[in-house]
Amino acid sequence: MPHIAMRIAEKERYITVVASQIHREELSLKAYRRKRNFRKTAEPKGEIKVVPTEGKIYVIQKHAATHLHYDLRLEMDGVLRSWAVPKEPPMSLNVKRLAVQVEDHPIEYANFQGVIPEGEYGAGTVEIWDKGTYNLIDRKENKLIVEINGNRLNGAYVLLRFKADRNWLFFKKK
Ligand SMILES: [Mn+2]
Repeated sequence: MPHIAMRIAEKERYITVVASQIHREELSLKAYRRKRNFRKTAEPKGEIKVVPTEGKIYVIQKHAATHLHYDLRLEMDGVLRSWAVPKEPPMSLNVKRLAVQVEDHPIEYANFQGVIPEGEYGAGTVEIWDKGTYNLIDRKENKLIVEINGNRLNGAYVLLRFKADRNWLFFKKK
């Protein structure tokens, strides 16, 4: 490879690496903390790293913010990996929902219900819509298969990521 082409390829690789680091940072617990003023909101700051439980935490919080949505959270790697689902989560087969990955939330957030004050990030009412545990069946970079044991959601579910994006599809597995 000519020297100049190699440098361009290196630079592009560097840009890709930096971009993916920025992406990870935007989805991290750090981003969660940065967005919130804990003197004003009752949401947890996140001190607990891992909760010893049978199975992993699964929770969906109905969040009446500017736009009503449902926050799906799964305990993974010591945090609650989180997705905002703009419509009611799928309770039956053949319903596919968009799930937009948002920043990781602390483990304690699974118990949070209440009102985030006006003017604060995510202002509005949060209520637990469904809660239980889940078992990881398969985990790949762009695909998660989980067995959800909740009250409203039950059974095997798939989260499928659109290529290199925050957007996932969330649906019940046949
Ligand atoms: Mn939310």
